[in-house]
Amino acid sequence: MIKQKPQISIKKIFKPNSHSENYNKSIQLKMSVEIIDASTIRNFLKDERFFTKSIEERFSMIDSNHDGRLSYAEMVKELEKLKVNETHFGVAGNGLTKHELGQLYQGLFANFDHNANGLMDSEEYKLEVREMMLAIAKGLGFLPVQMVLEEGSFLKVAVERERIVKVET
Ligand SMILES: [Ca+2]
Ligand SMILES: [Ca+2]
Repeated sequence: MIKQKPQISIKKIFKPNSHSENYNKSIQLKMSVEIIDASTIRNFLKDERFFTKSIEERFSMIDSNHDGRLSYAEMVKELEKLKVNETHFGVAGNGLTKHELGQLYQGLFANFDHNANGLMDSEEYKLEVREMMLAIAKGLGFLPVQMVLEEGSFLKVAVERERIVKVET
């Protein structure tokens, strides 16, 4: 079931020296360095029950006023955590002004708010996360990479899931 990972040295995509500010921030946010590849992400998405459960847990965490929908304000924090500016679009976060980043987030939010009611329901959220994760997986290709992941982020959850699966098989 589990694909054998190639025993190759890790490609460094994260360089602490060139992102020292982000790096320090990362430490405070309970980050950890993990090795991840595309199959880690794809297997996570394929595990429908597990993926749905992760989505629901995260959704209720972001939904701070507990109305069952995510407003733009609630989503902005999440988008910041996903680091869409870095991983989804391949541009350095500090290359964007705050205004540009705001436009990026608004565009993303509008993109996934399929019925354009200004709110994101759990199905819309699920589609968004799936699409982003697939984009990240596509960007990773076949080589495992070292990434700094935030505790509780979907990428981290995907890594943890793989660990559990490995222990069980
Ligand atoms: Ca809400
Ligand atoms: Ca909506």
